[in-house]
Amino acid sequence: QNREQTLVLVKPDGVQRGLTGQILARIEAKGYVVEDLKMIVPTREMLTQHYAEHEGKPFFEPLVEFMSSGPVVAARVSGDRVIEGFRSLAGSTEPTTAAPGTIRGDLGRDWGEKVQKNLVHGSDSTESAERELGIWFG
Ligand code: DAT
Ligand code: MG
Repeated sequence: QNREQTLVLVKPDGVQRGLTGQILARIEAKGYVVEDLKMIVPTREMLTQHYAEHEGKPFFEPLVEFMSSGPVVAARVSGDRVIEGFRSLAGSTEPTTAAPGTIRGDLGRDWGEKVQKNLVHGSDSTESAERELGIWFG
């Protein structure tokens, strides 16, 4: 068995556009379980930890700025192979070209900005999931 937990974030664009319910519904419809849920405006400090792997990249500052621009919905989600499964459900990073059928592909697009408003975040490995769940759910 491969029971795992992952961190899912509905980013500020998803919350602002009123897509939180649809996104959570897709997670539940696939059979994953929302174990914990909260809405917060993340601090720069949290985001610097969360996006540590991207520090120093040209999109880091705009990304942190965007992510702290409004409320984010954070969810602790469980299920067999949920880390890989949610990444698959979310679709590839760029919403314009993310596959139809995915959250980013169906609900996202480019908005002519440097930052990628791609609606959701999902942990990319068991190590990331453990680290990120610690940041968002302590
Ligand atoms: P993902 O969110 O698909 O795991 P990532 O971890 O590589 O992608 O990047 C984290 C976020 O940073 C991503 O959701 C959007 C933003 N981002 C990544 N690459 C970018 C780029 N080249 N230009 C602008 N924003 C970018
Ligand atoms: Mg990532």
